[in-house]
Amino acid sequence: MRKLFLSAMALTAIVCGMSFTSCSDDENATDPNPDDNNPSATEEAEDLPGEIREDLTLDANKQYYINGTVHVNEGATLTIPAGMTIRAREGFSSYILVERGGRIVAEGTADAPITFTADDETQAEPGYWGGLILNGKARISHATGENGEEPVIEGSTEVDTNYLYGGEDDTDNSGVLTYVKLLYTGARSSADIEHNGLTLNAVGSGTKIENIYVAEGADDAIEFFGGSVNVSNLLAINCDDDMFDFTQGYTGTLSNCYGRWESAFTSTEEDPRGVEADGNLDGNGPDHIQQSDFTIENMTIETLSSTQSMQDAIKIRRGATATITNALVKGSGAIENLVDLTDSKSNADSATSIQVTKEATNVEADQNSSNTGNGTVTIEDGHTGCPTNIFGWTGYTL
Ligand SMILES: [Ca+2]
Ligand SMILES: [Ca+2]
Ligand SMILES: [Ca+2]
Ligand SMILES: [Ca+2]
Repeated sequence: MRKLFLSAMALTAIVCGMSFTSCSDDENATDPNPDDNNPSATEEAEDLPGEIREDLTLDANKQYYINGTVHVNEGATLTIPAGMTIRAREGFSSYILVERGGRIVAEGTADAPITFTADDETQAEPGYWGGLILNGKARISHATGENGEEPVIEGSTEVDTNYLYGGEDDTDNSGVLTYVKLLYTGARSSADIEHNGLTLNAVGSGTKIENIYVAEGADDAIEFFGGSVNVSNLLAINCDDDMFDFTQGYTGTLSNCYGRWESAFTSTEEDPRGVEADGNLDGNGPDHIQQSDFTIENMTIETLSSTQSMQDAIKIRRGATATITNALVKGSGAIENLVDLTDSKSNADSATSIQVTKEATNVEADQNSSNTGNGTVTIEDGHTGCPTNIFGWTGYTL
């Protein structure tokens, strides 16, 4: 694409050399983003405000940029029209954080999805910009409180600990996301402070999240930190760490989820997985209440990578209880463990139940441990995983 760009420059120089008066530097200066391959770059360009304090509905005739952090404040709703593409400048601080009590309404349609992507997709790689974070008021795992003190029922946002999430309202409503694409997300500050594609912090079940596509992102495609929101119809392609990551007391249902690593996929992470689920944050609260207890229905995990080994297709640990039905693990890529319910900090809860079909052809071990006290794993034929006909709107061919 750089070549194409230079060719266009050369052509401009030639045309301008012929003394067309319209070829002035001034005219170039009016182009808001001259190196952008956005076909609608002639639209009026505008940065999203850093603090959205009142309801804001974006103008479908404008091109918006995420240029630094965008906070949707408590009491405010950010509404994004169907069909809009929002472009993010490069960097860790380029992201949208919907604060507790704030809302985002991004209601795309199959024909007019909403896209969040890099400002220059020709230069973009995983981790180009932050991603989308929703902070809600639902419950998270926490200590019961010592010496008669009130327990701390809130958590701190990983990428900015000034912003808290969590509460006692499991039906909290952070808005609507449907037919939404998140591309090139996952910028990193350190190995422990990373954006994901979609980060759901204590998001409540009043929030509607379905038809989501996360591709070429760093860290996880989706990560749940507690909360009770249900998510359905999720496609995750080539995300650097885990496809579906759960921690800190998540209690909802993820249904119809498909994760794939393509043949050239490689990871920079130590432990890339299909599912990675902890009961409490980082395994440091084995005695906490409200540990993760969640459901996954109709899930496919597929690796076609010729170089990257997947540590576990399904890892449940650190006090988490998972109920997983109709799961399918497939593909030619290497997988160390199909299912692993063990961990040095603590194992999965014994109520964990997993029903999975193994079609993957390069699995080292079906289970990491012969210990059957951590849950019930049934590896059997017949599970079909995620339907593949629900992602046509993404443009990605499964
Ligand atoms: Ca993460
Ligand atoms: Ca992870
Ligand atoms: Ca994790
Ligand atoms: Ca991981």
